[in-house]
Amino acid sequence: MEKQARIYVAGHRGMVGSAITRKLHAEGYENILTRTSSELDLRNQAAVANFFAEERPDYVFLAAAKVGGIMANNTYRAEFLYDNLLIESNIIHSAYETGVKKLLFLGSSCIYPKLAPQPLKEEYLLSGYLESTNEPYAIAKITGIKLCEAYRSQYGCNFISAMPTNLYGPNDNYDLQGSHVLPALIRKFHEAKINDQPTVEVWGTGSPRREFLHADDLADACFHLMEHYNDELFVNIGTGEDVTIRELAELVKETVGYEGELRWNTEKPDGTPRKLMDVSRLHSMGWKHSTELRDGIERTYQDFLANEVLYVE
Ligand code: GFB
Repeated sequence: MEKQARIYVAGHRGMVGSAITRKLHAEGYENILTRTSSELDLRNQAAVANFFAEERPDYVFLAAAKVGGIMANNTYRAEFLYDNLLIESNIIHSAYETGVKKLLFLGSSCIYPKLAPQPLKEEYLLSGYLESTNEPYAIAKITGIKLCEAYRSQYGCNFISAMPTNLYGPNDNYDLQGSHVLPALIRKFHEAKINDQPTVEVWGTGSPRREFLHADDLADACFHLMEHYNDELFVNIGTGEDVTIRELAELVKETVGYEGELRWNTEKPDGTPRKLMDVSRLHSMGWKHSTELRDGIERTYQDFLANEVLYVE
């Protein structure tokens, strides 16, 4: 990307979009276009078309999405499908119409079948049934991949897709009903420590395995792909290492310095038993993550402490 290029980061206030924006600033890009959701409703086709026609971005990072943890996905099933379909369709189509040079679409590891072999290779897409709690979100994200492939095949657009594993970092969602597991555990252990609570409730059985990538590493990988990758096949982004939810909970507990007990609530869903990314394609392109989980959790806890007022209303 040329240093003067006009780069639109869709979703710049979210955890992923804000990490991408920080990365672009650090690389010396100044022409970064952003809009808050109140300035531009990405579900509104005409508004998105007008924005692209007026602003004429050269490059697009499509990091805007309705996202959330296992309960949010399962509760707001209609919104996860409808909002995400509209956001990605509107942006991808407008990018085509206004001649965007390159677009990166971000999906999620939940696009893979629930019982796919591990680690998850890119070619396992659509080889089996999806996990039910996040099927609407997964269907929307699969559609995004297919839109990029179709606009490439029919119109020759250089639209690429990347599938990140579970993410964490600054500007995450700390709402205990809607969030993902890592921010939820940071908040729960922190509040239990401050309030001297003897136990902390953790959801499920603790046996599912998850892989976690720091958002700054994801932003770095997205930048790498934008600079070097131009093919149709989407690319997994992860660390290639996973832990059980029980191990994660112990790690967060230790980082926060909480000394009470864990109480497992098996009424809550476990979700997919395991979703470990095969990252050999990404590694073969010369990219590897740099933040290990223990350090990343420590950094994220410090960020939580510094921004608690913002994160917890
Ligand atoms: O992060 P999480 O909500 O999403 O949950 P998924 C991961 C695991 O942590 C599940 C357990 O087995 C949860 O039951 N868990 C334990 C908790 N305690 C908690 C807690 O306090 N809060 C939460 N949220 N979980 C999402 C998908 O799946 O991952 C999305 O629903 C997306 O579509 C995203 O793909 C990356 O990893 O299960």
